[in-house]
Amino acid sequence: MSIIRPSSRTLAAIPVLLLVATVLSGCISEAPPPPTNLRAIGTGGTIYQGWDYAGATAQPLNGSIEIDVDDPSNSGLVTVRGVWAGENFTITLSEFNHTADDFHDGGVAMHFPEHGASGNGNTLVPEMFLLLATWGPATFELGDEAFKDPYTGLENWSAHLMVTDTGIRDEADGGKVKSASSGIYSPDAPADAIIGTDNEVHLIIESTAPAGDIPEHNETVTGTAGGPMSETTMFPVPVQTRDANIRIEIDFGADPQEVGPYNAVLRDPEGKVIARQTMAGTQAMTKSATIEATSEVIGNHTLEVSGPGAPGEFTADITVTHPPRPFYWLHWEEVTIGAGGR
Ligand SMILES: [Cu+2]
Repeated sequence: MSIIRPSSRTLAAIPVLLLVATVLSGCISEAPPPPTNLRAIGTGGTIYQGWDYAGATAQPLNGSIEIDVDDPSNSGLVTVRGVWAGENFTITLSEFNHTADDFHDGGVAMHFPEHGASGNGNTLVPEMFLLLATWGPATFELGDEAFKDPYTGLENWSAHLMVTDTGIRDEADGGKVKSASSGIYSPDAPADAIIGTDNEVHLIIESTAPAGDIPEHNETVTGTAGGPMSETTMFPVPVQTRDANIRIEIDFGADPQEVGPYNAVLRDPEGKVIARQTMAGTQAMTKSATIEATSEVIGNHTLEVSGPGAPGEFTADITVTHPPRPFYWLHWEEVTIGAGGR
């Protein structure tokens, strides 16, 4: 039985054939796989508050966003520098670790559809194809200080970045997010969104507190203060966020026996006096006062009512209003996408 050997000439041709095959396969195959990291820069920028589809809250940022993020390692850096309300600010994202859903892909995901009817994420914005998305914490400096979340008192914020080639805001028309049927986008009709073909960068910076505003707290309390026993009445005033507004109306009425003076003092949970009022008057006068304060400390504050004079009965109407849950939507229309490599 003879062994058929390839001739030396045939052997020599094999590398050439392989090379030709490689070149041909390169010609007929799909485009190369998308990059696994992304660099981008946005300049100018606008800040919106809340899900502002109509663009009613638009404020110029006069700033830039620099993005350099890697998908496989869920790492990188996103920096925003600009001017907001007359002050310089810096927002920094350097951790990408939110993994609640599979599509979050460890905190950095690339080249996928999100929002609208995509099945990924909510319908609070129209469906976009995302070149890059990140989820994780952010820090926010305003002026020279950390801009703490007024809802939590913490320096950490929650950040979601989206770089898209299917823009949803019309900056030429007041920054509107538009819908074909009703003009302005509605999360109830995500399929009606008008989608562009431009690059946009969206950065959502919001409180780490659960969604939803905190309702106003109203309470009327009664007590007695003053007299021979120097009676002092104390009430807790619940404050659930930094920057909550506290308003207390205290009224001793016009009882001729209740001359006063009476003192009302409001202390924060650390015991620091943040407001003080004295109530006094002639016998027939109503002795009342309004205390108004904003506190930076979360927790039970204390209203203390006392007086060295005759005992008196009072009512105090306590109202605590909390600011809206902070939610900022930063947007860039002038976007340069980098080469995608490092
Ligand atoms: Cu998103």
